[in-house]
Amino acid sequence: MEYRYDIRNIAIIAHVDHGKTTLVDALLKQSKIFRDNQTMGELIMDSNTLEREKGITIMSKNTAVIYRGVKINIIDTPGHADFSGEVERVISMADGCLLLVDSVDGPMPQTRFVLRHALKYGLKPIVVINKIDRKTSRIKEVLESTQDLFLELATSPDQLDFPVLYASAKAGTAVTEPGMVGKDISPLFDCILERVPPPRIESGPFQMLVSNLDYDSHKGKIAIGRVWRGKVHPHDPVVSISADGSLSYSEVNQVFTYLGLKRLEVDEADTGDIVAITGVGDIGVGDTIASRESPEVLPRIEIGEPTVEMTFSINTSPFAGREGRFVTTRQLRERLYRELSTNLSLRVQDAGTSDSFLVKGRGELHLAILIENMRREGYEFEVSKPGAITKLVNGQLMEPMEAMTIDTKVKYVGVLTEMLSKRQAQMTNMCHDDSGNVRLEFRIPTAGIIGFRSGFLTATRGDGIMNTIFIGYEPWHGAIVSNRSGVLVAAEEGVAVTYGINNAQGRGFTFIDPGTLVYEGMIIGLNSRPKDIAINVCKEKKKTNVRSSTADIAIKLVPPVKMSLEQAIDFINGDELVEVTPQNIRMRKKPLSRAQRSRGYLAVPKNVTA
Ligand SMILES: Nc1nc2c(ncn2[C@@H]2O[C@H](COP(=O)(O)OP(=O)(O)OP(=O)(O)O)[C@@H](O)[C@H]2O)c(=O)[nH]1
Ligand SMILES: [Mg+2]
Repeated sequence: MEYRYDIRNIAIIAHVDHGKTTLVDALLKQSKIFRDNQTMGELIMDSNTLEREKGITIMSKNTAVIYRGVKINIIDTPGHADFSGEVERVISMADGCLLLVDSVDGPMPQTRFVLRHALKYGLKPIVVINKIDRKTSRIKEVLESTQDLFLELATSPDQLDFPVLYASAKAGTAVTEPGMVGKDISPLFDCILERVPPPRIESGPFQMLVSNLDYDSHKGKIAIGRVWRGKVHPHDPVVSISADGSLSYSEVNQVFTYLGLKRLEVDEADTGDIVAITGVGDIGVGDTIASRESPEVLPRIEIGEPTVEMTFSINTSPFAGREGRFVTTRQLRERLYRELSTNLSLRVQDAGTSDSFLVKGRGELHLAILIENMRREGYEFEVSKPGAITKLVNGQLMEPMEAMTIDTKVKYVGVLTEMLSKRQAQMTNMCHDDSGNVRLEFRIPTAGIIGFRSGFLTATRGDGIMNTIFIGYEPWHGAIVSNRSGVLVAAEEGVAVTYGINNAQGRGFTFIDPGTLVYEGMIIGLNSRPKDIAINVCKEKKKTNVRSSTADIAIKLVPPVKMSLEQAIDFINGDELVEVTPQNIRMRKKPLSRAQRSRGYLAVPKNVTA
């Protein structure tokens, strides 16, 4: 057997925020592929605008560095469970992985998910206990629980023989023994060269699996993936094999390999390397590109099922068409179906009506990112409350379940367990430390998580972190009734004024500033009572001739509660919608007029989570 000793392919995997992208920064900076005077910034791989804004990785991405003459192809992956599909998509490109574990948090639910996945694909793991600079780090315990995790997940004894390094990705240092003082990241580089197997050379006709697609306005679609067999050159005639087995013939235009943040155009790329090629037009992630002489398909990428669904429809509010560039059903359909070629864990189908679509994803955030991207591209549409995807198995209704981990203060345990028990959650574990911190673990139906996030943040006053991960289907636990209060609804169309909003504030919280355009049925606040009430926020104070010494004192409004897109999606009930445009995120009742609302029109989705 021959190997390419000049290459290593590694994926960096971990739970969210354990420091993957920061570690890639350190690997890039210290591999000296940048000139000394070049400033690089932080979290360089989180290059997408939403990633930078949110400080999380959303898409898996490739880079490469050279260390001691060996090219290390690095794949940075997201750690948030909603983007698990991104890990599944790219993991097969690698021969080894760096499993990062935060030295305070220890292994978390997503650590288990990504490790199980990496082991399934036979990746050689290197454990990196990260953030050892943190004052509260518990290196010994974290290492023990990581070893336990391996014992549980390993499928062969050799998977238990993994090296462990201790790192501060932020400081750019790694050491081989705890307690050693680190000076740079080279121990990790050395470990990668030593322990990650080099790719095996498979000679024969060219064959690659497409793990990612990019788009360039000049070059067109760019297919990215690992070459599994043979070599590829510019102008090679190739065939791509899609999910349904159909073949499409084309010619490679350019071939690139990775170095740092750049792609280098090359005359030849060989087996084992990760390449980007242009010219292969009609292609999706998961497809095989092969030489025409031997068009054999590679195993398709396995992607987990979506668990949450929402309806996307054209905007039907009275303000429809005013703010978006793309507003028609045709445009909405085209955009949603286009997303499928890269967003592998997403599903789209035409819903019951001609102008709405059922979009299924791996969680609320997965769908919210799609919505936010579309809104920024100029789309205008409306979305429903998300629902868990139930299914019938042998005549029994089954629903998705999640493991939920909450890290917070002991003083919030009472209120959280009460809120969660109403949502059919069962506590499975609780552990304290000496400083008033607690970790709670629950099993909870996905339906119980929907609409919980905002209540969670309020209940813990922002001092809580919640993580959830899909664990499988179980028989339906029963309806989860929303205990949100009623909403304050605008009574008529117009411009909201201070006086009107002040009236509304007598009833509860408001969401809008004076000067906001509103329409009848638009949600402008949260009532302090269970029922919805309509309020005329456009109403001016009556002018009188009588002078009063107090009447003209300026009204001081409480600042409005401004909701983000994710918060709005989490907030609405089954008979409400979020209206999304490039400029605004509005919430509304489905029935807009008072007459319709009072008729008790109620559109409860089939999962009965309203
Ligand atoms: N103290 C300390 N903080 C770190 C270290 N490494 C990363 N961080 C911080 O942890 C946070 C998350 O880091 P990221 O690199 O974005 O984590 P990630 O694993 O890429 O996160 P996702 O891609 O969203 O899953 C950032 O605020 C980093 O500055 C470290 O070694 N020590
Ligand atoms: Mg990241």
